[in-house]
Formats: sequence, C-alpha cells, structure tokens
Amino acid sequence: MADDAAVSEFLAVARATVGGSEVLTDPDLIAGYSVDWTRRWRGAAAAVVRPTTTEQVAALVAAARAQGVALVPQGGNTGLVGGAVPRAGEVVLSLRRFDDLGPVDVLAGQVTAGAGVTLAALQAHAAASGLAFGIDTGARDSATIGGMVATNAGGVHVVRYGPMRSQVVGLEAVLGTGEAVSRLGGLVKDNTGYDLAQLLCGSEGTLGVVTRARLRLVADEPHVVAGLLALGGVAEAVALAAALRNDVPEVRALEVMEGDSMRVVAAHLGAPPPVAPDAGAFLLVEAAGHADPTPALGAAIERHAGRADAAVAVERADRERLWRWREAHPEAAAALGVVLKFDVTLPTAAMAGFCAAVSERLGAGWPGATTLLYGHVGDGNIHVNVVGPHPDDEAVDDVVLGLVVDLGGSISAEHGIGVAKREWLARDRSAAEVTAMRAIKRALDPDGILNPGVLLP
Ligand code: 2HG
Ligand code: ZN
Repeated sequence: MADDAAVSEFLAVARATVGGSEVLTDPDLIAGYSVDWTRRWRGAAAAVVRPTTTEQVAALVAAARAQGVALVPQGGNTGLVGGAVPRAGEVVLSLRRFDDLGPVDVLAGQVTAGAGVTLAALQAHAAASGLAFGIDTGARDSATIGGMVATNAGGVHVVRYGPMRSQVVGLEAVLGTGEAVSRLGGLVKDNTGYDLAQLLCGSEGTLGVVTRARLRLVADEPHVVAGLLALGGVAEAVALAAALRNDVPEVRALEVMEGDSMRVVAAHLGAPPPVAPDAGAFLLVEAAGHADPTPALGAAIERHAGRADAAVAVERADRERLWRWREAHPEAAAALGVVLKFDVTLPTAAMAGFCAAVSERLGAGWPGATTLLYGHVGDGNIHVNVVGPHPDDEAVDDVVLGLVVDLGGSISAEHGIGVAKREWLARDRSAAEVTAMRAIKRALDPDGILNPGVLLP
C-alpha cells in the first residue's frame, strides 16, 4: 500500500487533471462511496476522484502507477460482493460523471453510452427511438453501464437476450498500463484477434477502467404480459419455466420465489401475495411481443399448469404490482439485518434439490436464521440470502458454496467474485484457469494498481 507521501503526490496530479472540486477528501463527502448497499462491505478511501474524460482517466492511472497508489473503479455502487468499495486507503475512481449518451443509431440498432449512464437512462433513451435495451434489473435507477460491463451484469431478461456480455459490441477503456483502447465503431463481425471488450466484461475493474460502451439494442415490443403462479414447490417451477420457455418464444423473464421467502416478503410488505399465499413456490413469468402474447402464454400455462392459482397483468401499473413481489426480496432480507448473499448457478436438473438441501442444512446449522431463496430460474440462477449468522461466519459459505461446487454449479452467476468469494475462486475454476487469469492480470495491470484484492485470491 502506498505511503502518505505517494498518495499526496497522486492527489496533486489528480487535482491538476480533473480540478480540485472533483477530488474529494472530506470524510462526509466520501462516506457514500466507501460502503455498499449491503452495509457489509466497507473501508476507508484516501480520496474520491471524479474524472469526465478518458484522457483524464489515462492520466490518473499513469499517476497511480508512478506512485504505487491503488485505484478502486466505481460506478453506481450497486455491487453486492465488495468489488467496488475501498478496503484500506485506496483512491476511489468514480465514473459517474461519464453520463453522456450518444444518438441512437437506428440503422445499426446500437448506441454508445458513457460508463456513468444509469440503466434507467439508457432504457429511456432507447425507448425514445423505438428500441429497447436487453438488460433490466431492480437496480436500474442506480446501476451504471460501466459497472454493468465490468461485472457482466445479468438481471431478469437474460433468458431472452443474454447477460451484459451479449449486449457489448465494443468498448473504450483505460488499461492498468495507463494506455487507452477504443473500439466503438459498432462492427458486429470483427474477427481481428483477441476480443479485449469481452475480456473486460466481468473483469471487475482488475484489468482496465471502462469509460464508454457501444451497445446493441433490441426491438421494443409493446405488448407485455406478466403472470404470477402459485406452485407446489421449486421442482414444479423449474419444470414449468422450461415448458413456457420452449412453447412461448416471447417469454423474456422467468423468476422463482420459494414459498417461505415469499412469506418473508409478505410480512415486509404487510400484505399477502395475490395468489395462494401458502404455496410451496411462486413463478413469475413475463412475455413481450409485437403482437399480444397473452393468448399464447395463457394457453401454455393452461396446458402445463392448468390448476395453478394465477394472477395475470397486462397494464404497466398492474405488472409492476406483480413484479414488486419479486423485486422486494433483497429489501425484505435487508430489513432483517446484514445479509450473507450468495448468487449461484446450478445445472437445471439440480436446482430444486439444491434449494431443499440448502434450506435444510442452514436450518440445522443456524436454527434462528432466515433464508430466502429466489432468482432467475430460467437461467439456473438462485439467490440465497441468509440473515442471522455473523456476516463473517465462513461456515455458511462452506455449506452453500460447497453444495454448489459438489453439484457442478458456479459460485457466482451474475454478481461476480469481488472480495466476498475470492477465496472460493480456486474451488470453482481449475488451477490452469486461475494461472491464465493471473497472467492476463499481470499483462494488463503490471503494477497491480487496479482493484487489488478483488477477484483473484
Ligand atoms: C436480484 O436478482 C439481484 O434481485 C439481487 O440480483 C439479488 O440481493 C440479491 O441477493
Ligand atoms: Zn439477480
């Protein structure tokens, strides 16, 4: 870690580069950048620096290299694994002022967005041109494009459009070497060697600082229908999700909420769910099309789950009311205390067994704990939220992640490794893979100044 003199030298360069008003050192001003939404991940920052141009970022990275000062790139600070908050005296590099949105290129179906543009702003911008963006998530008002690229964000539409990685056509970024790279021309087919943009997707700020992204847009499909179904359990939800995905191409979201989790949310919202409150699991399905997908979805539900209690919504406000039952899960858990969060993928056939086993083992090991199980069932992605055990109780990790590894799953589906899961990386990825990752890290960030301690153990 850099000494005080090195940090002072760096901050002098930073003030000359971005102006004194954009170098924050007042503890009150930097407090919000130093702790994440979970309240679990926090640390002291030496300062927060807020550039607006890629040239400024390049100058800042070069100065950080020269002084051996560690930088933590940060966007909307909606991460959940401690990957974008300081740990011990780093400088936070906030990209929020990169909030420029280029004109929508309707011919190409693309747009260029600055790293600090929020997901909601991008969605509104695309909609104004009759197009849409392929990612949506509950954090849309705060999550920013740069952070979403850096973490390869997922969300509720992955089942139809893929994760952030699938939306990125090109990037502008500053590597840990201090060199800027830019390929924003929007060429969909571009087989000219290593794909640096894809390498930076999901690199969690350890290889480069994303400043702009060229993104693909998708058709805006005005006819949307959402349905909430009460089912016997997670196994039924997995089977029904597969059937609906296969039968109805317009399906764009398939979300599961385990029954007891839904009842925690009901207590939090102070109302029972609109369908069979005592169900073993709930499935939220949404379909969107150029023509109304309601008849096709209704027929498929009738075919595969004819007797399930269901609520269907077409108007936006009604759909939002149904979605509230899914989106309120993280806040309902947070209202109970500091949440131990796991974001895992299971092979589809193992999802129901995993949910049963994880509930049973956590219940046996921590009898007073509350466990919420919910997630993107269409992608095999379950969010396990545990409240009660001490946040540093690694025995909980051993139970949840141990089960995931044994079942052939992934210890991170969409949130990333951050600092939260880094000791587990080598349990999930092979030694050869981790060695290759380290070699890439050394090549692009030779002095290890970008987000040290994140991702790689
Ligand atoms: C979601 O799907 C997010 O709601 C957050 O990925 C999940 O907070 C969580 O564990
Ligand atoms: Zn999620």
